[in-house]
Amino acid sequence: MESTRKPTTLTAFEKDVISGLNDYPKHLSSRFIYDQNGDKLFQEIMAMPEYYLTECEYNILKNQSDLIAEKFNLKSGFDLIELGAGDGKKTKLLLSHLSEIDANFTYLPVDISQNALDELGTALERELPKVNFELLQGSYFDVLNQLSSYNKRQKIVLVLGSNIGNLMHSDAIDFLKKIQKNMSSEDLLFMGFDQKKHPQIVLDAYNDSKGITEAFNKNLLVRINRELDADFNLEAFFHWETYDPETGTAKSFLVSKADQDVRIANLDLDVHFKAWETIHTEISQKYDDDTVEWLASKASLNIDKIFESENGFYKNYTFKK
Ligand code: AVI
Repeated sequence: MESTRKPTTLTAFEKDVISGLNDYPKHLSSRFIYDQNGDKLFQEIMAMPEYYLTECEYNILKNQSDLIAEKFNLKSGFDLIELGAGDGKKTKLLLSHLSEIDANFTYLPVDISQNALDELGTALERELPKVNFELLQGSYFDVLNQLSSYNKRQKIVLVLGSNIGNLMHSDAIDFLKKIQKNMSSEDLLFMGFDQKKHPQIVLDAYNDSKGITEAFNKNLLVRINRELDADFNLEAFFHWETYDPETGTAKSFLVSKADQDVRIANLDLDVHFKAWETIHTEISQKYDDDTVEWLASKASLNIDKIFESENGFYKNYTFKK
């Protein structure tokens, strides 16, 4: 049944729930997994041995910081702008190297969460007192637009964690285009892309035996229950992961174990699930150099350099306009 509430009063989350659960096949957007509990579960995922991405990128930043920094205007100065800074654990490796070689730079972490930024600021003051930084709260592109309009130093834009992999190719191209629009010819984009690899390794990373990824995925239902007064029975759904080695797309689903009805009171919405019906919740795209080059070219960017983890599982690329 369609909601009777006026569309103008709906939040982005409510709109996504209404459109996604009324669609066939059903879907919900993974960006709504990240409330306080979702953030905590993602931290746990990053610490799991199966979730190789974090360690691979950590090692690239730890072992190749000097090579990465070669392209930065170390003497005349640059701004290091990180989109989605989180706890900055990996970035601190690069910051520490830049601080050691006395690079002239300011670190500008951008995040939607003021809380996350404040924690990062406290850690930076304690651990890297020589690093100049300014915390920028807001949406990535608002902040980036503002920065490029008044700041004329070289900009290094950092996007870590293969976050781009949670976007379909068309959205990933739009994301790159918005960054490209704010870059000058001397600026650099430094971005992580998880690579295609043995399908079992990908499946294990997104379907751990302890059920942390399952809890992360189900956090969507937890949020709908709590924030929209719904009655999803969490036990009546299970997490399912697929990986298509041809396209490199890993997909997360929640699968209904039985024929069931769910009431979402705040939206005046009743949703029926047939047994084995799915809600598609996330894609985690895996790449190769050709695909990255194709995405970049669609956004008028060129690959400048590639930094690869020792096992080849993960790569960071620098791009120029
Ligand atoms: C944030 N993002 C890059 C993670 C990924 O690998 O797609 C989110 C995630 N989903 C399940 N595990 C981790």
